[in-house]
Amino acid sequence: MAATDSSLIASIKEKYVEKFGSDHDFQVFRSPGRINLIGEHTDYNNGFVLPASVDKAVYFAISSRDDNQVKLYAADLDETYSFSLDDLSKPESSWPHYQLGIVEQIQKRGLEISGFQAAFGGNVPVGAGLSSSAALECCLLFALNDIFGLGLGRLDIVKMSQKAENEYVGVQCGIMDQFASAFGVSESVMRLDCRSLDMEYFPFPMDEYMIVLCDTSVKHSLASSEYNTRRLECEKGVAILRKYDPAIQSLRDASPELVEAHKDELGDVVYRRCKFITEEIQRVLDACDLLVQGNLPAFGAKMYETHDGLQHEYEVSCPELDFLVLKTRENADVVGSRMMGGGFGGCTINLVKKNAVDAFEEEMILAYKKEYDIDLPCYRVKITDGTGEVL
Ligand code: GAF
Repeated sequence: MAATDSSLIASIKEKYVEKFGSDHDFQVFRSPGRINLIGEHTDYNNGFVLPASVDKAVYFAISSRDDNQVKLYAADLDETYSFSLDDLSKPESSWPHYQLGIVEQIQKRGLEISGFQAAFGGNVPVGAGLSSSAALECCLLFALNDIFGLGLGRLDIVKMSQKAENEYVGVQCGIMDQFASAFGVSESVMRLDCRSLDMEYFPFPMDEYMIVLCDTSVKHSLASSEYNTRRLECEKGVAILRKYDPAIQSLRDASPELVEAHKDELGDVVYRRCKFITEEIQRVLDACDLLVQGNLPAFGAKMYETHDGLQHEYEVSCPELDFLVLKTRENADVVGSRMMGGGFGGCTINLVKKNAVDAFEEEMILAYKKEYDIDLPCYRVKITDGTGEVL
């Protein structure tokens, strides 16, 4: 599919008609991928994150059916999958898991839908850490909510999409990705308190700087097992720290000082995990203050601190990500760079002076090719609104 919104929309409409005919009305819905400026692995520790939804999105062209059949066409893969609402068993092919997971959540809530048919596709790079899966889940649930009048609010859509991922897909993700996709606001980042789910939007000044993602194009197999291990390590830390302060329910409630005071008892690995998380939660709050002051260079310095912590203390980076971040440190036109998302591959996020973006990309592409013999995709992203119907 081509890359602009209007061509993507035209293309998905065309695919729908090709597959399902033109004799009934259908609607089109859009759900974006997300970036995260700062606050990594803090969501499942009940801390703060600072994501935004971007101009890379998933589109569904969809209509209801009179029977209980679901017919899906994945336009980017040119594959179809059909199932009955009475049988949500897991197919070997993994892409329908997201849609099946959403239908399962609808049924678990006791909500009624009939069958539906949909063509979907888009330009969120898969496996690059932009949460194409959250976009898929939110888009379908938003669409079904609209078509069948399920009466769900955006927060229900976020929570049910996360549950679909946890329970059907089997990934123990936090709530950030679905939140960002559903609640994004153009040109703003959102500071989300992952405990209370309160959010505050901050305008992100894009006059001088541009957000550029550099896609390592690798996804190391450790990603999901290590993600779950990190969650357990954080829980271990909480269990130890709670002995000293019973009010500690998650690392959100602990301070870096408390972690330091119990370093020996936590043991090397758990200590480093807790140190990173408690510092990272504070970093999000500090970064928001810097944003309000319009101090992007100091904000960018925080991004580098985050990367250092993710690399050495939380240990979720990989050589390719470290290489790309290190490379930017020589470049005065880059004020901030770090790995983004769960880790072990995917993208780095970079804050680059606008007039230097061409040269930046050229330099990164050359260096990455030389080091890894991989063509480095670079994405210049704009912050857009979250999930909605395309009218
Ligand atoms: C993945 C998860 F899905 C998020 O919930 C979050 O934990 C992120 O990794 C790390 O910040 O994207």
